[in-house]
Amino acid sequence: MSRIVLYGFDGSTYVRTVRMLLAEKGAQYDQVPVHVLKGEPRQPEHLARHPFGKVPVLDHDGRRIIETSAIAPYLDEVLPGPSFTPDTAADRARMRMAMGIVDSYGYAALIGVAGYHLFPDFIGGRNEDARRQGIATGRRVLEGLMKLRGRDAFIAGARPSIGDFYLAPICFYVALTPDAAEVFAADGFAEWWERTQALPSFQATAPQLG
Ligand SMILES: N[C@@H](CCC(=O)N[C@@H](CS)C(=O)NCC(=O)O)C(=O)O
Repeated sequence: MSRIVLYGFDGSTYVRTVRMLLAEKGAQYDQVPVHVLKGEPRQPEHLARHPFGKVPVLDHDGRRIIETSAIAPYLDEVLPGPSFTPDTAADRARMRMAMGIVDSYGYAALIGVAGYHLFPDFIGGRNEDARRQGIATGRRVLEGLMKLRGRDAFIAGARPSIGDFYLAPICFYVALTPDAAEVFAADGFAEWWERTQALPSFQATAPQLG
């Protein structure tokens, strides 16, 4: 198995998505901790890896892959161990909807709420209107994702998938804020959250705070 190098620090939610997958696979990898809150992704050294200055970036087998929506499915396919992509087309669609919803609507809203309380400099300062908007949109995102989940244990079926690994690291930060109860009031969320926090891959990838 060729060497895996993951660029990005543990505090990044998207990096944690990939780390959860790597943990589930039991894969060995090296990590270069490009630190978002220190502005390191915007330095020339990292811009050479990712032209839009984001983490994670993956190097594997002589190829470089950027964007979590490419990295996570790639690793899921090439690494041995259980698959975190559902077996049926319908469930794969649920997983991909979850990834798309988090990317397009969830990340900005939920990190906006978390950032207001925990890392205001990263989100460009505290803006009360943006916080309220983030709470409303974030709640709508969770409602949509829990509707997708239906009566299943995880978002795309009975087993965890990459869709769950997208959402959980973001919820980790929201949970640390006084807005958590309001954002998390979506039907079915509490049950999913309890189950997801219990995953060994979630526990093994908790960022060091402070
Ligand atoms: N579309 C990217 C988004 C990744 C992303 O937003 N990463 C954040 C950290 S969680 C980042 O690198 N932020 C740096 C910045 O915006 O300066 C992906 O899916 O990988």
